[in-house]
Amino acid sequence: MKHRHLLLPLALGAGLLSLSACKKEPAPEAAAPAPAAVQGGESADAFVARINAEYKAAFPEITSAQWLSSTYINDDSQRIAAKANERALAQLNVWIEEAKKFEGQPMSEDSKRALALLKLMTSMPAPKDPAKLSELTTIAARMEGAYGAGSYCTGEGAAKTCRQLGELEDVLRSSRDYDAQLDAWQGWHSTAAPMRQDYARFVELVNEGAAELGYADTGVMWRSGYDMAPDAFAAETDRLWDQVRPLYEQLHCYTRDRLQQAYGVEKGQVAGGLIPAHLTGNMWQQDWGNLWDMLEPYKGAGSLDITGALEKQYQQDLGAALYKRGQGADAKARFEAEREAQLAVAKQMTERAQDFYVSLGMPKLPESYWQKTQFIKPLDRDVVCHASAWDMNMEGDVRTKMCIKPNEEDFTTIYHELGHIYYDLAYNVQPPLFQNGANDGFHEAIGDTIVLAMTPKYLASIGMVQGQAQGQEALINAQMRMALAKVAFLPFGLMIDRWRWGVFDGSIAPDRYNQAWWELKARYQGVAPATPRGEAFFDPGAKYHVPGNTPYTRYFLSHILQFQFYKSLCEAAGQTGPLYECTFYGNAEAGRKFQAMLAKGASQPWQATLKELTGSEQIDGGAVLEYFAPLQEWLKQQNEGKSCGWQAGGTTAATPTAAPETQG
Ligand code: X8Z
Ligand code: ZN
Repeated sequence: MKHRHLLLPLALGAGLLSLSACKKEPAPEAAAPAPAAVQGGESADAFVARINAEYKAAFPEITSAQWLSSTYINDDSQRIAAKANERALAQLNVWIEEAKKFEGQPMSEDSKRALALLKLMTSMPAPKDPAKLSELTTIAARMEGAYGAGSYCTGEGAAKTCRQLGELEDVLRSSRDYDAQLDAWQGWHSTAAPMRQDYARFVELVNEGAAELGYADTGVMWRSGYDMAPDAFAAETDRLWDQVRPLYEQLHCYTRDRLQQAYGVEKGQVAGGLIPAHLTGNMWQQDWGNLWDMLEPYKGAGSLDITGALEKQYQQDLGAALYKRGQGADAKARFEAEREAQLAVAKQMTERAQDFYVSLGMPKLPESYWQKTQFIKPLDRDVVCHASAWDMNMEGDVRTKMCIKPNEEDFTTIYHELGHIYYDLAYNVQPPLFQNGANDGFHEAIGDTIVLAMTPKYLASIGMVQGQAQGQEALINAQMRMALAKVAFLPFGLMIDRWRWGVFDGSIAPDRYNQAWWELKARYQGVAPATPRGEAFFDPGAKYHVPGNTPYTRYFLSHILQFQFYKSLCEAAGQTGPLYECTFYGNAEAGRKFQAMLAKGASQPWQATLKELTGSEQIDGGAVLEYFAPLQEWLKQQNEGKSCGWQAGGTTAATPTAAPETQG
């Protein structure tokens, strides 16, 4: 989503910065305006109003610099983005310093919250020392640029070929050749090795910035953005993971078994029962949906071939584009027709996603969205393809940046990105400092809540899949499809920041970066590289959010929260059947509830916002388990008599009980 954060401290709009913190104090007796405590002529409330205005005024220039550096990667755009970011972070430090004068002074509750949020506005706390600040933003721009431009080359001279992330992901998505996948996986990871020095220095610099703000380290600062004590927040994530871990372990067991059937007992696992990292159909093992061919429970029971439908749409678009060019189109005309069709199908996919939001009563995207969005990968320059959503000016210039391909994963990612955009548009009514998610997990969960409502019935109603078979087998197939995206993700969503929290607090020193990374991958996800990955590599850098410095626990939270949101919206829509059957497509009441939550932004603690939507103040994995109950039952039966669980590096078993054991 908003990634602008990159550098942007402030930027980003929404969510970006997203560390929303601060607890709202108990409401004062009366909502009478607080007496103005005047500091040098300015009251606290006037101060907050001023920084809101200055923030908003400075915002478009920062987002423009960031947009250019992400959609036009070169030294110049990086320099400009780094400079813009440098100014923004320096300004932020000035505001935070000024805000200290108002501590303990009377001010409105909103101003108190705004000042607390101000301190947490960036995920890249910057040292005040101008040289260090400049060094920090330069490194940040360089790392993100390096990620976007990453390329894996083989061969020499005329035989030299280079592939970027998108092409390497295509291999993992589609090839079932063990060695081809290993090559693609290793190739991409080799591009990250040179980032290691930059990252280690980056950590030192942001830690200095965090210390100047009064935090023990950057990880503590990140964990302070949840309207609760940072330690309590960390404990919450443990609690949530414990709730859903048994479901993940069943899915892991089933998947490993199928991989061993496909690749052989030896190659289908890494010693200790771990899943080989290059065989999950995904570069980071975070979404296993591409393994559908191997993992589909009942062949053909309810066909959910979304990728097939999108490819068909592309072929149609291509046919139309070729037809326009007439008989005897040469190679160049054919190439242009292909580009035209790629753009056409990408826009059709986006219109499809927009239609869901509009069906809930939300507005159509503004015309400028369609003009300024990056839908497909440009041919003439490097860009950051990692999907993101941008609020450029807090007043309607919204855009997404993707390199859309006609496949299921990208289709659902568009729904995800539009969730950010509709959040941005909804909270544009708030003062700038409240233009953010209730917490960053909320921002990530909006579009995904819609994805949960993309039931087979919905997909059939929009002509994406054929009329749906009913019955137990179709249900299990539909649940498996969702689980490969949502359940497989859970431990991944947790481990990235387990690693960064350790890096920031110093318990993971640079000479153990890679070792600690793979220990955590093994412990939480039960995956391992097929070949040794020593400290010459920097595998964390191969995942966008590390060089992009986007906190990741938000996605773990989102993958729990979205089921709670979904359940509440289903109830609002009057659905009484099992949770997994519900869609609220076209339901105005669900839309009204959703929109009301979005419009609150970060204006109150997230617990209050959650309560308004769901009736509860707690994030809770119960809805995940309720949703997947049929699949979990089915998986247990499938895994009966098998030895499930894994050993993570000898001593650190995935769970106390996860040493290979027999379940069932
Ligand atoms: O980064 C994203 C979005 C943008 S906020 C495309 N996601 C995470 C990822 O790709 O790693 C969405 C799910 C997890
Ligand atoms: Zn997102």
